[in-house]
Amino acid sequence: MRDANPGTILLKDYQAPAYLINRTELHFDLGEEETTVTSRLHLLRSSQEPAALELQGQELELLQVSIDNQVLPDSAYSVTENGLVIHELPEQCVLSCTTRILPQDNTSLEGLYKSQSMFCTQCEAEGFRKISYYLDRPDVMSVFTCTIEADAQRYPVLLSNGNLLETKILSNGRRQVLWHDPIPKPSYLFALVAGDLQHIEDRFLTASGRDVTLRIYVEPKDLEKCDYAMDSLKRSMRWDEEAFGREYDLDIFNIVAVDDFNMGAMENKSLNIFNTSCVLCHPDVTTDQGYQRVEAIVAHEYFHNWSGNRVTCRDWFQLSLKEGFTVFRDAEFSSDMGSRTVKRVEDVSMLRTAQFAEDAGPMAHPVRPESYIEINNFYTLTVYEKGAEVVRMIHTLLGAEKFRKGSDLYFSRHDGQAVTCEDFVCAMEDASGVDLVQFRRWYSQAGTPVLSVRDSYDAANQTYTLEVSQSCPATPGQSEKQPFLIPLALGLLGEAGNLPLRLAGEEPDPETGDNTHKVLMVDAPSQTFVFEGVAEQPVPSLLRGFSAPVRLDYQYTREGLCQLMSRDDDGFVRWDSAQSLALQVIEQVQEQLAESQPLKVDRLLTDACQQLLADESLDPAMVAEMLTLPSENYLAELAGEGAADVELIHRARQAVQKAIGIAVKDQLLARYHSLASDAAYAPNGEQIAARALRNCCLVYLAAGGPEHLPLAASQLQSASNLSDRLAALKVLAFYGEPSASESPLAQFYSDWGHETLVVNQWLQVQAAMPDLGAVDRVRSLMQHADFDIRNPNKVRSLIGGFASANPVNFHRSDGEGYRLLGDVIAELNSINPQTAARLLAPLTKWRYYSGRAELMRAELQRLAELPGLSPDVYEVVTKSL
Ligand code: B3K
Ligand code: ZN
Repeated sequence: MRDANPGTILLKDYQAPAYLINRTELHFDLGEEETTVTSRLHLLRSSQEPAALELQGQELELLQVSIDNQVLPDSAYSVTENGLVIHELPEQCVLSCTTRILPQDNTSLEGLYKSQSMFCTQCEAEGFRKISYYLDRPDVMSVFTCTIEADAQRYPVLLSNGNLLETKILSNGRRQVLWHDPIPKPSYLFALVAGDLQHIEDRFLTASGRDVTLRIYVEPKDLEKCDYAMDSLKRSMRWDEEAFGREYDLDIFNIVAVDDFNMGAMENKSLNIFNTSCVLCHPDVTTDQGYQRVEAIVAHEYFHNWSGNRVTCRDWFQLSLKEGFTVFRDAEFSSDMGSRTVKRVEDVSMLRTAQFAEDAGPMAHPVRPESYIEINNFYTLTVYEKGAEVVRMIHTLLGAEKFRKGSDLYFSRHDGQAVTCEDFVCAMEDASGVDLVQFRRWYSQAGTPVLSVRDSYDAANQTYTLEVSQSCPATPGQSEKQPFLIPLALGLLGEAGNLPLRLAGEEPDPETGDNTHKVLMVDAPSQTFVFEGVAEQPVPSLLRGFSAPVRLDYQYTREGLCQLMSRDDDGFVRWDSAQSLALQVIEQVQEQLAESQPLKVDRLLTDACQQLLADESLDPAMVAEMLTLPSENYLAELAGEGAADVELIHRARQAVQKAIGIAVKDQLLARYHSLASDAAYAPNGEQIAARALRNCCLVYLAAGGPEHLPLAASQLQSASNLSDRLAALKVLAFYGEPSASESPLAQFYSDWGHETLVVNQWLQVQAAMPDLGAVDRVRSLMQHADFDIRNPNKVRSLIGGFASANPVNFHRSDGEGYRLLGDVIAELNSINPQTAARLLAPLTKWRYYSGRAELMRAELQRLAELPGLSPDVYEVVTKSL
């Protein structure tokens, strides 16, 4: 671990590397007690001045350094806490270092470590320096060869990037293999795996005729759970050829599943390493959302082969160059594989709940940050999800055809290079001729813009006027913002449907095509748009498809929302209107509760739910999305600083849910029964949609009254898949009496305790149960034989699940929820700093919570004062206080 008070790295200090490493030869001698790594780096000076060479290294024991096979005397170099400085170096030479490392003790899960009995690596962002001294920065790209030597029996499978060139049996019961990756790459894409693994194999013929061998390696017990990921991989490979013209470039593509992993997966060149939770699928261990997640993550990591690997980042400030673009690409893929509108709704819902909160909090940063202490803290929703929204806006501004030209140009112009977000935007401009000068502010300005819209209708002149203004709140280090270029997609809804649109001064559209949809360019603090020939007072359908990541401020009437919800052409707006209507109703119930008035839930909402349920022509997945009330976290986010009352939000949301459950009971029951199916489980769109709506009905029924709980109990017994089983378990756990939930939970564990991934879900359900015993339950589950603080999946399920999905207990008025989280972070700080820092997110939002802010702050303060704080935790805690 590094010192407290670690330094800040600034974008403006970027300097090109003084040396290049043309070739990197690595030799690993893997052992149970220790591992030695010998590197041979073929260096070439790239700057004019002869410079000392500073290589990064952490937690390494240096055994020997040599230059061109001459061992260096101690005086020729210095070992520092963060690296190795070679005082003098010829212009060109081979530098060799031998280091000793202890992967078996590496609990940070960065660098080379052990997951169960297997060796594996995670090098992004700066993990390679825990393996060997190196220029561990993404703009140093090198051709790697990797020799691995290990016990032949324990580690029959030895993998690295690229192609296997040689296998040797050594005399001492050990085996040695040699891998060569012909494509230059930065160190963060290096990977190594050694284990007793089995694999499934398939092949893919690329458009130009390359026959690629595809393998997924897992522990033998999981071999049956790989097929879905393999199919997803093949679908991704085909899609990237068709949608982006990108072909795979090697003869082999491997995926390995590991249990202990800090995030979802990693796109190492030709050797993707996956968290088991993001690759294994089986109807008994994977929910429908789980299947969709596996497909999306397999695609995401595969797509990185071009957006990230062939064209990589110059420095880590450019992270969104690969992540934002790749999230955009995987979202397009998922939209093409399933329902585009449902995918959009899911993504926007997450963005508005979590990314908007990040943008409004102490860790707010631009899509391209300008400074960081620990880069691992910047793998954020802003860099990933808002970054993808920025790419999506470029797609909207250019249109599909020019966008494709832009991405083609970007890939061909920069193939083999380490580049910047600016290079991406330039390629888009050059290929399209569209000016993106003002648009660039989306990369440099943090915060979520607010788009305020006011309208007026002039019946005599048949004109409809929109006054649009934008503003953006101050964020840390950025008090003033310049106006953004915001594409505002819209339509106007009249009595008989969407109206034709013509802006004043614009020629009538000669095309007979779609003239009911338009994208306005909002680029000034305030602007006026006048539509002509508007025959009736319309309801505006604003921000269609969520055309920009902004908060929309327009005073819709409930009647207007109902009209949009049932009749607008845009699926996203229909969903968003349902959310807005529910929001208005929940807010009204909050007021009633606060003033101890009798509760009245507006019939407009219950009637709208009834219509949604009755209309069998609608996509059941969309109906489920539209019926789902805004989450408690989203409601807290909307309440704004100092105004979120968790108890009140919880009670109001529950009350509205219950009112719906009672008011539309008959329709809920009818759909619940009619959507039942005894078809064999398949994770296809139709079945997933039906299960989503059926389980949504079950939640409302249970919220309506305990007489429906037996439905959940019998569903739990008879379900043929985890989606239905878990949905029923949650209903029993959340809506049953606390004492009555014990036995289904115990039964579930006795049925599924042998499946790690199911146990994680079981922990998550118990972490989120809103009853008052939650803190004690979570503390006692931490003592459960299946809980392991060194396994990030377990920590995320139990502790992350508690802090993010159980607001009433996390925000307990005695501060015990905060204390629980703080205790775990304090312990995890030295075990796994990256995961510890991630867990902090809910505490950083302390300014929002009325009556709790001081307690939350005090917990952060307690953490700030702990000795030996990792840079990861230090950065988040100090920036939040
Ligand atoms: N690129 C990796 C994330 C690495 C995170 C390092 N802290 C996975 C992904 O986004 O595809
Ligand atoms: Zn990624």
